Amino acid sequence: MNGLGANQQLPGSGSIAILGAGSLGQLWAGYLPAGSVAFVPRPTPEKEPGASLAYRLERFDGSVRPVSVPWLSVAAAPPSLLLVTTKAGDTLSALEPHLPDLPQGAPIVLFQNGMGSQQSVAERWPRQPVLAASTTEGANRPEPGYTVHAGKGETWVGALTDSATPLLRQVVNTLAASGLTVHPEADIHQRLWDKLLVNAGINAFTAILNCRNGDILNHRFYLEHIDNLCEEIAAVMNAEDCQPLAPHAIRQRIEAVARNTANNTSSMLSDRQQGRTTEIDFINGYIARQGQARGIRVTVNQMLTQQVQQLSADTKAGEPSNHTRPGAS
Ligand code: KPL
Repeated sequence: MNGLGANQQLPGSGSIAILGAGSLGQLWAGYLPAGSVAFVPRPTPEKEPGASLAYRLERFDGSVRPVSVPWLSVAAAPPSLLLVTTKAGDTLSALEPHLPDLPQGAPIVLFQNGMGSQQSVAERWPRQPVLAASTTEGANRPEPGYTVHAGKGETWVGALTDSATPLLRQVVNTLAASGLTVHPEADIHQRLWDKLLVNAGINAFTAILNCRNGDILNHRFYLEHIDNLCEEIAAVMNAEDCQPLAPHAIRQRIEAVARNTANNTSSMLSDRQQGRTTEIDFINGYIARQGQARGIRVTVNQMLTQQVQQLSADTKAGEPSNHTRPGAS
């Protein structure tokens, strides 16, 4: 930590730009102080300059408030802080056109699921202050124009590039002005892995089996593969210098979350149902790539990655998306 006072603000305009106006982006925009936030338009010509995104936000306490957030380009209104809430696979291409206009010292906070996209951004812009956030806040949009803060969670933020380290406290304070719980995290790599291992043990199974989180636990396909999956995760975590975790402890963590979120539709199943690209390449796909590069056996991660990729390809080719994979019955 840099010893800066709790009230210290980020330099510049003090405004916050959010790239990615999905559920999570809308959640932060709705809780951050009104007037301090703008959404950054993606290349969509239909958005007129000065237009706003209006929606209703159902807060966790049940109150519903109207929210209106302007669309402002980074060039027109250089922000003091940029939050990126796009899907993992879109992050680099979404950021690319805006970086030339972003003030050099303005921190970028990456909220992506999984692992790999955050590191790609830090490698692409090593001199920019880049931070990653790991959040357990849950939001969804049951209908257009209506966003629900469905799960009260916490957010941990940590530096990925050297120039981000002295700004960590200010970034945390700025985000905490939302009223959401935000912590500085000295070891964001470990924190991201803690979430990754849970997603690696739940998301693909739910997408393949077309079921809610809790329903995987008694499914034959899950029971057949979970122990080998946890062995692979433990080996790759070890190779990545994470805190050592035994395979049975990994399984316990996965199953505790699956039970606590038993009625949830996972983000991956939801992506599959909506015909969106899933984040499999940044979850089991990431673990498979890291394992392969180090000569670690990762056959279950590879199998889950391939099955989810195949389901998405089938959906795009017009095949029904509500079936499970043949080997998964
Ligand atoms: O983070 C999740 C996700 O769906 O991506 C879990 C923990 C599986 C909760 O649904």
